[in-house]
Amino acid sequence: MKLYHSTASPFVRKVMVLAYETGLVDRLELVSAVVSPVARDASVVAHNPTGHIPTLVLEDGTALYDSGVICQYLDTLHDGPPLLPAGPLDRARALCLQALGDGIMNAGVLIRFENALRPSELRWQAWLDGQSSKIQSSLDVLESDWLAYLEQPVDIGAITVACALSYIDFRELRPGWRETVPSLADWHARFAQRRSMQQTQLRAIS
Ligand SMILES: N[C@@H](CCC(=O)N[C@@H](CS)C(=O)NCC(=O)O)C(=O)O
Repeated sequence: MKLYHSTASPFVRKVMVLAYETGLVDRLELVSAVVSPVARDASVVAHNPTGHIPTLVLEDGTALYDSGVICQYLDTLHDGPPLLPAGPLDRARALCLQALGDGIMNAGVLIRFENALRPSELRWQAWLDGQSSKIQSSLDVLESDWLAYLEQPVDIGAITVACALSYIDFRELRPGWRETVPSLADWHARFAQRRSMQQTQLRAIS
């Protein structure tokens, strides 16, 4: 299977962490992609009209996206404990936590594109502040409502949140976030020691 990939993408990292956790990583052939809304990567668009990564192309040419769909598919290919729980409510809770993590990553990627791509005279500070506020309110809810859940065995929700928190650091989106959510920060520091996280560190594209 070919995974359109970048070491700077938190959504790609989510798929890679799941692949390490499930022992599937050797079945992925990584294909480098450099994507942005203003310089679309034709090799990705050929498989996924949104031009987003991650995009997974199966051996028969079937393309799968987005990260949540890819993770669901990969989770069917291994014999270990499922990272998407089977029970309806457990599954919905895991997917809800994934949505929270995805929300942080979406806001973070939009801030990144705004800062890195948009000409400075066109930047809209209130919009940037709004995205940053989404990140903080999500962090606050993770701290108040999800800590006990996060301490349970790893699942897709925990993986997504861990990748989202690492992306905040990687792009320096909210310096000092740890002081606002100390228990979440402690959980993240421990989760970040997992081999799956160590093997998938975010790196700027050179
Ligand atoms: N909902 C998508 C989001 C993926 C996404 O936003 N990926 C970014 C890179 S981190 C991207 O490909 N952006 C290119 C663009 O916006 O054109 C997912 O979960 O996979």
